[in-house]
Amino acid sequence: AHSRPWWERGVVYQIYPRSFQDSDGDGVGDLAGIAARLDHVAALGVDAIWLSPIFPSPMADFGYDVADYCGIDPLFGDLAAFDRLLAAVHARGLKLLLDFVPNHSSDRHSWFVESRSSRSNPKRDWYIWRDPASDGGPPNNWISDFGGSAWEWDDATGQYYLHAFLKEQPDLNWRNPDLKQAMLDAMRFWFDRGVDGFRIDVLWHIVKAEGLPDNPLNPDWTPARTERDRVIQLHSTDQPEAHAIAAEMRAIADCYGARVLIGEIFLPNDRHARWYGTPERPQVHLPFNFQLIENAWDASVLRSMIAAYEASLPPFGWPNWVIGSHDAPRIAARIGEAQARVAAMLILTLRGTPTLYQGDELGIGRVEIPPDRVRDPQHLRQPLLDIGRDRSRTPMPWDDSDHGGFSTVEPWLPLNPDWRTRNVAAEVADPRSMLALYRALLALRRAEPALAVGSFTLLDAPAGVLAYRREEGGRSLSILLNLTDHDVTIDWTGTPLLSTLSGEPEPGMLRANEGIVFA
Ligand code: TEU
Repeated sequence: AHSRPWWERGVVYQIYPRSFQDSDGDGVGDLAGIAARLDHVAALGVDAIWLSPIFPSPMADFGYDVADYCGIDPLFGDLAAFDRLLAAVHARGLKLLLDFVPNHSSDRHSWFVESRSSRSNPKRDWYIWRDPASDGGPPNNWISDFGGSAWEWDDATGQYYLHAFLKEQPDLNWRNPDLKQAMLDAMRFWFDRGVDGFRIDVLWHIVKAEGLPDNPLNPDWTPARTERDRVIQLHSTDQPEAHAIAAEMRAIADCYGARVLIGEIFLPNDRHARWYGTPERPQVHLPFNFQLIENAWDASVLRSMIAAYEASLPPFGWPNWVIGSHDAPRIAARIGEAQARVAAMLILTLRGTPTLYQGDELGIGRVEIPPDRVRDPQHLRQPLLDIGRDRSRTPMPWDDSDHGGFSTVEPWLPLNPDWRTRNVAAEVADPRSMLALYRALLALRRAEPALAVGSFTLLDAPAGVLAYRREEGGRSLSILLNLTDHDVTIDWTGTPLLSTLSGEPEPGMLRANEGIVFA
């Protein structure tokens, strides 16, 4: 078991750099701030940090609009600050993953400035330009993930360009060999600097079907759903050529040894599993699995989801689980704090690499952002849908000093309203806190190889309870999770190692909201 790669045994912790720690008093987090807070990450007990984008950016989508793939935005620091952070992370035996954004650049990237300057510019073909349809409208019916047509008219050269996200995020043309080499060189740039891998943004989007045919309409669409869902993204995503590029990225990563690629991919199981590639021609190590976020918090729903996901994996494919991100509502906001404790036990005892999101270890719940402080471009474009991403991007509360110790000035987004009591210092001091539970779970996972790498078997259980067994080297652990807020009678045996509740577990039952790991 010990010869397994670090990313199979390890736990990933996502840091949203704008909101972790401000070191220079501008209300926005930065790299020196992250370096100053590594004690928290190390004490938590995770193995790797993934940083959301830190590259030069006009911040139309807070860094997911990259203006230079090989630099650091001055808001966050510079390359020297990055090298210091990387060294500090490595000195603690942790890994550092960056966020690679290959589908689109910023419209201020010099490549796009050149591309839009004339139809004959050598970089014209680095982006996706098309003539209008015969009625003068967009070339096809594709819809931006953030609403509206995915095509933006450019008066200067009389063509439309494609953008799957904001118009400030023009899609790159990976069918152009020079663009492809330039992007793969950017990956090598960071590997050469020593980063341990990448989370790859919207990887399944990067190549579009030849001829850009209309997408089929989605028969299930209702106005309560996002505009993007009006069509099925059949021709704009998940193309065979994108898989081939993922394999090329993997070949580069493998040249460096022990580096990991995590692909952001939203697809049904069968198509999702293809992103592992084959043993001979592997693609990403971990295609991100968001199903804990996407499914109802219900024992029978989760049981079938977990079984179907496990069954869909290729024999060499290592599973993974995500419970929160800078895009998703906070887990404690969605299911309540008591169940968020059960969720913590679930994600840290399922088979597969867990990715945790900063602040969830404190149990931060729903944060209302006053309308005049909304910053998320997706929310600003679709304010009527309950999709505001700012609510999961609020600054880390470190202690009860001004601005939670995050900054010396008013932060770019407000803190969680209960920050004076829900902060790292307060939770370190409270053995019943969410943070204490996360630390205990991560320590248990480190002490028990069965939890990190053991086999996984679903067990039968009464309604409302999710139960499974993990086994490794003769050691067998059972996990029983009560996903309801009432007591459930269940005949458990064994030695309780850890409960989500304080006090002794009671024989013959699981208390309301109780999860227990048994030996
Ligand atoms: O997100 C991709 C993605 O699928 C989003 O559209 C997601 O569904 C939405 O934000 C949920 O509300 C990635 C990044 O994680 C996101 O922050 C970026 O805005 C997006 O790509 C574009 O780069």
